[in-house]
Amino acid sequence: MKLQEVLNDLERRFPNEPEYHQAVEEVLGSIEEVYNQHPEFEKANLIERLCIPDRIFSFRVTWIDDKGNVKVNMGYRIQHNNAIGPYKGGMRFHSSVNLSILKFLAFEQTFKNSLTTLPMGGGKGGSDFSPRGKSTAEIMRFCQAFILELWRYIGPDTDVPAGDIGVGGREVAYMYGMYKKLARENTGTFTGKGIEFGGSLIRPEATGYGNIYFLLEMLKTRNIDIKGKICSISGSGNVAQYTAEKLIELGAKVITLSDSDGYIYDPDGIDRKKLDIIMELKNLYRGRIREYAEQHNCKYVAGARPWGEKCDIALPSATQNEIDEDDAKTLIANGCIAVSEGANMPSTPGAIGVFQKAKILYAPGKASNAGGVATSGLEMTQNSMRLNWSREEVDDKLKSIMQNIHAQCVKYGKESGSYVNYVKGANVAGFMKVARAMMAQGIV
Ligand code: NDP
Ligand code: 2IT
Repeated sequence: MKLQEVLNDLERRFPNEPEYHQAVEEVLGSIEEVYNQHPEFEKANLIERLCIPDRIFSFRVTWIDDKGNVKVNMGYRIQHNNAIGPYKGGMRFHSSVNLSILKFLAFEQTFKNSLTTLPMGGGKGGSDFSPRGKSTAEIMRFCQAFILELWRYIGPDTDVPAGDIGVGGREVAYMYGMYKKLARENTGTFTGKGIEFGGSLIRPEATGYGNIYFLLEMLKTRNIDIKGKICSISGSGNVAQYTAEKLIELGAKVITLSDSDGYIYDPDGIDRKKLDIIMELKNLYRGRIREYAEQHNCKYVAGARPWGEKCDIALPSATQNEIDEDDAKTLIANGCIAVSEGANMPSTPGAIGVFQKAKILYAPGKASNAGGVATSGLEMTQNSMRLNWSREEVDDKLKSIMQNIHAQCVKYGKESGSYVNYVKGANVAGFMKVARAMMAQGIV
């Protein structure tokens, strides 16, 4: 089938899955040229096989809240593609979770994992359970009930989950604890584990740090120094926090952070001390970013995203489609020179068009946020060896993986002049490796 036919067909067979269609359309739009150079791909119906997940598990999760009410949520795991390694990807717990969102994430993960150079296939899972406002005991019971259903279908050589929105170290630990009990094996079927039981140093920091390592590579192509640059970050969770940490360390000025209720704006810059307070508020007390603004006399804008504040560099690190075309135009009008995505698919297609037309440095999440899953891959390696690497060792490997991903994007994304289309570069490089692996393994 031709690429456009595949897309039309997916839209017909899987209606009401706009995020999934959006992610597929972006990749297929980038790979047309290389696809046409390989007629054997069409013969093998490679694209349809690559777009439709290998399998999807969906199940009911029943748990009991602190008041004794019996609660029901949906649980899912999407095993998208394992051509280059075991299925690998995070779990998202958020009230908005549905099949469209998880299918887009699992599809994206396949190409991202391919770019990391490590042997990992693509997967994603999660639940429409919202951890917001739940007690620790409720979170534990939910995680246990979730794994009671899922444990049979995951394993260190088949499918290795990790965190994503609403799933951090606490949730991974509860899920892993239950998994071990049921599966009677202890070889690391999750990543993002605690350091005492097989976790890797730097994994918590890896997505944010990795995004900045990627950004540094992009800036290098235009001889731009990060020092003193005004940076706007969205989100205030795992990715946003460590993006801010690395930027502060490098002498950049972080002026915004946000959550789903609004954003804070600090023109003096969020320094190390302020970030410590925010981390404590978010990770220990699970509070709202508004509370920081109230207690520390800082501007808070309710119900809005931070893209209207003037910045040099934007680092969207909350969720999908959080920068629309108008936001993108505002960023450009305000002099923004680079956008490096910490979140998955945070820019709408309209926004991407604006960035590319303005020829600013623009990195899609599957390249720039790949440091998280890459370090998950390093955690898997350490678990297999039953050894732990030092902070420096993991950080060095993360750095060189991000540099390598940048080099792949440049190789496959260079266009006329010296402009690098990082979307094309990431999609073509990620796709070609998976395609070659699938072709070699026959029709399975
Ligand atoms: P967290 O749950 O730690 O933090 C998520 C942050 O984004 C919170 O501040 C949250 O606010 C905000 N947010 C979530 N949903 C929405 C929404 N619908 N609208 C506005 N704000 C929202 O998640 P992570 O930091 O781990 O993930 C952030 C992004 O990074 C996601 O897109 C994820 O897929 C991606 N990512 C994560 C990786 C990882 O290793 N964790 C790796 C690669 C990508 P609130 O508290 O109000 O919900
Ligand atoms: O989107 C992502 O890459 C993640 N949430 C991390 C996945 C992982 O397996 O570490």
